[in-house]
Amino acid sequence: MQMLLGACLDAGARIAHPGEFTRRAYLEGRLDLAQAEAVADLIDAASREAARSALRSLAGEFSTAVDTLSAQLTELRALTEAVLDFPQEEVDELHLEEARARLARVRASLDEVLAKSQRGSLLRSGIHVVFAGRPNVGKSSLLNKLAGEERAIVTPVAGTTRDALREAIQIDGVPIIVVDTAGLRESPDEVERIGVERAWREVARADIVLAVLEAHAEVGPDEHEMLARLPEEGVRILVYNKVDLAPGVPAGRRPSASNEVWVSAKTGAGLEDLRRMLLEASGWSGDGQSTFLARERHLRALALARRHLEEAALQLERWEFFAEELRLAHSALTEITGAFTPDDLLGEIFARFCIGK
Ligand SMILES: Nc1nc2c(ncn2[C@@H]2O[C@H](COP(=O)(O)OP(=O)(O)OP(=O)(O)O)[C@@H](O)[C@H]2O)c(=O)[nH]1
Ligand SMILES: [Mg+2]
Repeated sequence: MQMLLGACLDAGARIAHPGEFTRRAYLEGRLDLAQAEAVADLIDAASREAARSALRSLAGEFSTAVDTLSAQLTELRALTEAVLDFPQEEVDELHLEEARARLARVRASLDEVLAKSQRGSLLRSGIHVVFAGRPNVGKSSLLNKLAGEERAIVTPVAGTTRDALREAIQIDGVPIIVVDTAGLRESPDEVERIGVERAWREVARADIVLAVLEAHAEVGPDEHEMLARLPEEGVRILVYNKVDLAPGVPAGRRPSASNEVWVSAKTGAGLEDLRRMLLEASGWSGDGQSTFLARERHLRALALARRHLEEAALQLERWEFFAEELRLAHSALTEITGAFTPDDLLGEIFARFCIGK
């Protein structure tokens, strides 16, 4: 192969640049920029759902959503420009009302696209799920169960886990990173103390915290103190483990308690419910329709557009300012599909492709 390649190169051929073919398709107008990026995302997809989501973007679903937003904005801008063009006429209540109504609609649509994109971006990085709890409640056992292998050391000794241990798993094709941490308690042991500090750091950056308690034991002051220290924001699920030791307590979730579940790492009871809750808490509805595999670049552009629309809402009666905010929001959106994208950004995007794609 090397010799053949060498002969071709000697005869005047050259090696393709990374992403060159996709770039050409983009420059020829066959794909928009978001679709071109979806080619790379499909190649890199690490899970079934990420691949599906990338395929939908490649088919243009994300671009269509952005274009629809863009079209709504264009109409609103046309209305605004008309008002600006005829300043001598009194701007009547009617215009104002219409602008207000249209702006509200664009903002609602944008929020929806942004929410879908934020959910989808979790598919790229994996949803961070962190086990937290007092020593010996069974955090490591639960991680092993979810991972399907004996990854973490489990012993009856309180304070077994010291370091944070992360495991990439998939639930229904959705990538999830589960993190086991040291049991939370005051300890004279320096190694354990560092472990506990790390555990709190992991908790702080979690998308979902699984606060593990014991089903057969009282929730005492130590547990309450731990629960009170968990961050307010983010999702929290209370997991009552060792339900096998609590006679008469059924495993699984209760209709009355949406963020609590009773499980046993030993028997596996209730774990299916826990898996479902993780998917739900991550916003994964299961049909995959509710997400866009957005990139950081897209999220930033959407968030920027959103800020300008917020600002526009405050400027509603000062038409020049209103028009300017709309223009800025619009240009943020068009960067996503690449209608107006600076060359250096294109270079950066296509450089990350593999050669020959
Ligand atoms: N009966 C029963 N025992 C369990 C269950 N889950 C864990 N255990 C036992 O509880 C003990 C502690 O389990 P670990 O998984 O090491 O607990 P941990 O929370 O990781 O503990 P630290 O790492 O010390 O914070 C072990 O002896 C496990 O076998 C369960 O569901 N039922
Ligand atoms: Mg442990």
